Amino acid sequence: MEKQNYYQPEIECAPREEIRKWQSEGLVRTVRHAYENSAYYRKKMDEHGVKPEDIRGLEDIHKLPFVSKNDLREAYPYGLLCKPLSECVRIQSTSGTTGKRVIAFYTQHDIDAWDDCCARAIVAAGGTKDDVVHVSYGYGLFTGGAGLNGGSHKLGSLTLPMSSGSTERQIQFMQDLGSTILCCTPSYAAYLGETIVEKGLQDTIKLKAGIFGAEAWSEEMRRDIESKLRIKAYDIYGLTELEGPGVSYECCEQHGMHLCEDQFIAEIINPKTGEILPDGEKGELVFTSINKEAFPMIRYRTRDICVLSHEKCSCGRTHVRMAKPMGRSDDMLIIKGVNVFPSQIETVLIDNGYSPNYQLIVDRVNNSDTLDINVEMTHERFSDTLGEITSREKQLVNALKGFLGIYAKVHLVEPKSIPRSEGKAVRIIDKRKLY
Ligand code: DLL
Repeated sequence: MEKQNYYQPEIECAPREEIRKWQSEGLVRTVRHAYENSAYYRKKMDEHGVKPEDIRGLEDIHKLPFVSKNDLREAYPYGLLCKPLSECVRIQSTSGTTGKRVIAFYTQHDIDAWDDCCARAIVAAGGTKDDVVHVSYGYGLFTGGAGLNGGSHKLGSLTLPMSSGSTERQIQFMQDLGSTILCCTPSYAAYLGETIVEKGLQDTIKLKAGIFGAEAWSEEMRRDIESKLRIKAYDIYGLTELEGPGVSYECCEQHGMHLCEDQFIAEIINPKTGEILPDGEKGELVFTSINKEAFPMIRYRTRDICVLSHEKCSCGRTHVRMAKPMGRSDDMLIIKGVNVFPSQIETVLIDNGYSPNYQLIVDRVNNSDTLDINVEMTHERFSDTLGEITSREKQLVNALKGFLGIYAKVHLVEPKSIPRSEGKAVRIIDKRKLY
């Protein structure tokens, strides 16, 4: 086994009893804080018949109601905020789009804790203050850039805030500044790797590790990236509602991602019944924050399907490990790192005068996601000339780009040509086989 370093060994390798104690105390504190400072949380708990004094420790967590993405939409923007805005220093937002965005607020304390989580992930991937950390996650509202940037700073590494895109420039900086750790989505890492190999530049790049997440990626993709970039590729998981990247991360063992249990309590539930499932059983991941000030999350349903393991890890860390997410319990797709709900596409189609008969075909070509949308024309439009149809397709492509922020290829097809279903319509064909 390679030598393993830790960023905060007293936390990362703490005895389980101590972790349980932090979680019990943190839960009690967080529930009271949310109840006292957010009318939304207070109403939700009152309706569920639970008061802060009913929560005396971890064993009482099951008494609390779940929070869903719908609650976040309903409470948008300030309903779940538990600190005055004057104490908040930042907002970030999900990679989703108009109407579905989730806004998360942070105090300086929250940012510091988030940076620590990301610093742990960098150290777990072999990073030290002597590394050059090349951050090609998007900056701006998305948490990827800000999170890894913060972690790298805190560790004291030289941080290159590259953001995504401009591949030529990325490679130039990698060469000129000797980047050693790359942080970006796995799709972009694969694309960078491909470009570097095509240009015959492998020998000019000093990368040794990569920290990739924000979307599902397979073991095959990991091997592909590792061989093209000549690195060890590590997975990192997170979501805006909790902080962003760094909720969990892989260690050198790469056998699941260690969850920052000093910050979050993780549960696995049956998505249909809400029942808590034991270790090793597959279900939906639910998180409760225990150290957040501005935007605490209590039993937040991630919709990510996953498995937890408390088995001892030989890296020495004691925090529970989660497997790579194995799917979602809702219909959200992540395309090129952007969260997309089919209902959003439907809205655009209907707003533009089309029927809701459509099919989404998602694929991954040369390690990059593609989205094709077959949309039925109405009878009157079907008699249009080819030129008119092409221009309608373009119009729809632009409308979708404006609303979703991603490019989708639109194919207007004959009326009644999309198969009808007697049960739920099969609207999504995901050929990527990610899970
Ligand atoms: O994607 C935060 C992030 C940034 C994570 C950079 C890792 C690296 P959201 O935009 O809120 O936040 O999307 C969260 O993305 O519920 C999962 O479905 C998915 N996801 C995140 N990381 C992984 C991963 C960021 N490593 C949603 N594997 C989550 C699979 C992931 N899915």
